[in-house]
Amino acid sequence: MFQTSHIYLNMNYHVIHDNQDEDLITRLLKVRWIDDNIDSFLNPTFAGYRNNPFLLNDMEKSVERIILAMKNKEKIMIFWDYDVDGITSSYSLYQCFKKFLNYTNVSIQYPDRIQDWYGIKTHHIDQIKKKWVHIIITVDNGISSVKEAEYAQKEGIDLIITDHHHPGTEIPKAFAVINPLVSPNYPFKWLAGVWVTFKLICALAERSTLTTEIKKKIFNYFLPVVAIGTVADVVPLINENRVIVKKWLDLINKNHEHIPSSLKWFLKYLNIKKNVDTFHIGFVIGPRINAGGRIESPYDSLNILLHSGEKQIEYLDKIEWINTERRKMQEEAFKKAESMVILDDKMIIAADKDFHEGIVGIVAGRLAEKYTKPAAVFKIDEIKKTAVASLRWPAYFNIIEMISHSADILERFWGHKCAWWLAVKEENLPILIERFKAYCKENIKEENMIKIIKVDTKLYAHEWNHETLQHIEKLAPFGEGNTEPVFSIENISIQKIEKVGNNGKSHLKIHGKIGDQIITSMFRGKWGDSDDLLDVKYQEWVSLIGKVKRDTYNWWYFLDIMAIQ
Ligand SMILES: [Mn+2]
Repeated sequence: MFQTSHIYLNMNYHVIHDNQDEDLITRLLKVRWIDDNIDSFLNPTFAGYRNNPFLLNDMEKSVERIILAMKNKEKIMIFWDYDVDGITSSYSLYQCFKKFLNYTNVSIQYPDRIQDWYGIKTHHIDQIKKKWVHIIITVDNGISSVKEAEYAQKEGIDLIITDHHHPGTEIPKAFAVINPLVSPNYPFKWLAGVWVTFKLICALAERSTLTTEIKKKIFNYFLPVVAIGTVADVVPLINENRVIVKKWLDLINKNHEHIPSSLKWFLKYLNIKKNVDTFHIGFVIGPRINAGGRIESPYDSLNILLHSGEKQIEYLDKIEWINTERRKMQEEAFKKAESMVILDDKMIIAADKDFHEGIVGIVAGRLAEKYTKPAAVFKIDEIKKTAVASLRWPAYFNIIEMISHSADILERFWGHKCAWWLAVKEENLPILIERFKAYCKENIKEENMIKIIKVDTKLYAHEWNHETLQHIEKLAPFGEGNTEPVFSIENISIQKIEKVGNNGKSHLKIHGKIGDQIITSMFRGKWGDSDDLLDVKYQEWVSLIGKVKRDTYNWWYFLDIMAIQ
């Protein structure tokens, strides 16, 4: 999403919008469908984008109930999910109770990835009830817990669901359901789970007796954590999502003082100091918070946020180790899964007992991207005689349709815009695989599988200057729904190719000439096909496709190459 590690030679590209009469920024805004409110997009403010939390259905009711619970000293339990969005959500709500509302009768529980797969189950409610809990607040999960909501009701527990996942055909009959997708009055639908949780926090603060100053402090305090969850959950980085991420990045790059000290130390530990952008959240901070829940316990990740000092260093070291393990496991699993790929099939399927539940999704994602085909990676559990798969797919494919066709033999399936999971009895696995392959054979056309790079717009020789290029940054932060612009520069003649860097992991610096302009471009990934690259030398005229970056030391611009044609 943010970075490419492969360079493609002779790969097709498609220019989305080109008009030489418009300036660069206008063209880029058009690609993003922004034709009015241009100024509020380029200079977003909270005043322009922050929606009233009470526009969410059931918010008023939930806040009243929570305030009553605090008066009565009732036990509150936060039930969370084990990914970054879930961890940042639960952390924020828990800390808000303890630190700002001075309420300590609150605890956190999470589901077990392997035992429970996902979300709250009736057995959790039984356990929770034994602890004399009267209120459960789910964060980043719960919208699909129809049966469980009914059960909680019956058991006399008030279940407040806060979630952002798509509801199924039935909305749970819980005490309250806070979800922008079931709130017709709420104008923006794509909040991350942590933003929904944060809306509850803002609403609680609003109705509390806290001073305006403290309310402001609460907002600034949790803002970075909400930004992290938002980027890591890959929700569209537009509107309310974009403004919170942008604000935080602006603040952190100016030495923001009000953030949780645990987060300050976490960033220091990761050596993240300045020029922080969504890349750091998506590829440095996010994977580490995720690693706990993937491989070991999500409490390890939560503890990073809850502690500071010596204790935190312990957890940080542990997470660093877990994350390294995760990477190793992922590499091994990827190699093994790739060795199972049958090139003639239109769907990639790999199943093995050694795959870990926590990483099958990443492996499926890489396979789907590499082969431009839907991919399912199954972990076979020999004891439970089941197989659990994570599925990823290219944009052209309708995954829900394919899975629904096999609903009769599935134990369970669940998912969202970017990922689906399913569970099947081992005895049904061969039939399922046959059906999936048959479905893909029938529904995927050869031309679907051709890789095409989407280029925002062409970049012209006269635009290669600071005056013009500096405006690209104004579109940031980049992520899902507002991707970093990709440009094509056509008819460049290659002047020189040099290897820079060391350890044989050299980057390639390519100097190209267009008109009177010399354009420097770099290839910064792993170079797998160096023989192919040498061919480029002999190609006099090429098109370069890539992103415009700035060298952080000398501030010169270069094109970060994704493809050469
Ligand atoms: Mn989420």
